[in-house]
Amino acid sequence: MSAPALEKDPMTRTHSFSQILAITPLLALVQSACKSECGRSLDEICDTTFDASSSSSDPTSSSTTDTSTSSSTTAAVTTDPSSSSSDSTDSSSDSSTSAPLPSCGDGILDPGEECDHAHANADDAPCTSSCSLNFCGDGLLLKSGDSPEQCDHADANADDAPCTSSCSLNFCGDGLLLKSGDSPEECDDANSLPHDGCSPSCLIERLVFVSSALRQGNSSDAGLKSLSGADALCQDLAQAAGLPPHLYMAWLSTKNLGPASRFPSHTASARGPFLLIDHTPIALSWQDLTDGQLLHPIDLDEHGQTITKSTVWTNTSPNGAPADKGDCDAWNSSDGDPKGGVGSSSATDTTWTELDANLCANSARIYCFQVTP
Ligand SMILES: [Ca+2]
Ligand SMILES: [Ca+2]
Ligand SMILES: [Ca+2]
Ligand SMILES: [Ca+2]
Repeated sequence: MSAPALEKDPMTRTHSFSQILAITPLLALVQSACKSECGRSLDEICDTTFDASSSSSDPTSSSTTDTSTSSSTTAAVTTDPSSSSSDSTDSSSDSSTSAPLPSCGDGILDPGEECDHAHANADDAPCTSSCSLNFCGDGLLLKSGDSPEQCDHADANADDAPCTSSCSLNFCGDGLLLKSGDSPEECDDANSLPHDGCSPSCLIERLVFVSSALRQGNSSDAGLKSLSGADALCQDLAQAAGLPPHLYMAWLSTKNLGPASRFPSHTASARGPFLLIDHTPIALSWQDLTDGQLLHPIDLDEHGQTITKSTVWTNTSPNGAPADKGDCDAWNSSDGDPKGGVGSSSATDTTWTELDANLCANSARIYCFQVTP
């Protein structure tokens, strides 16, 4: 009778030797001998042996333990860099605490800064919020400091603009002619005096007089000869009387051409006053002049002599256009039949310029106007 072969399956190792002995009498003797020799049954010896064998030879459990140990070791190492990284953070925060980065607003003049007034930095202060010096022309209105600005329009600053090149508001009387904005100046003579050609509100004062000389409205030697002849007479009289050296023209119309279109446009749209030689205003503006009512008759000649109830060649309506009263063949008639329109040097209503018509062979005066600033 032969012993059954032991299965190699590790699971069978859990079977007791008693079970084996039950079918193997020979091994019972070994069991007995072993018990007597070493005090342990063969089962106990085998269990111990198998346990040791199992613990040393089971690759699965061993490997699992090793791996988990190794893995936990790795995890520990992996954790190190993060702790090292947090160390590095600590060290960087340490360095920022000890040496702050330069910045605009820290009150310290750093490279690239023109100034740094800490909390006083502001775009309306001497040191701007970007640590540059507030200067005239940067478009930032400086409100404080030794030289505050009245304005700052950046590139639009100019001596003929509302904000001058020195960041002061252009005002009437500063001698700087304001050409733009809501109220441009016609003149600026750096004073606030009237009757010097530039009014206290910086409007041009234009002189007006009635001619001391009488002329026929025709081509005779004592005639006007033409519109340009009348203009030349005004110029000669003004110059001879020593009036300011401007251009003077006659308030006189042909059939198609009157002062409103003959005069320079700045005069034909004047915002300033028209004054007699003694500075008495006859109108405060072109609009006032042409509304059919004067403030005062044009009754002073170029010398300041009063000329009352005298007829004046005009052929001009109150609005400055031709009046259709006759123009003596363009004030160059060669005979006495045509007529020419006249006004009265004593009138303030529309008859100052549009009263009647006279024969061209008659003599009359002309109104003369300063037409240049
Ligand atoms: Ca700074
Ligand atoms: Ca400024
Ligand atoms: Ca001015
Ligand atoms: Ca003045």
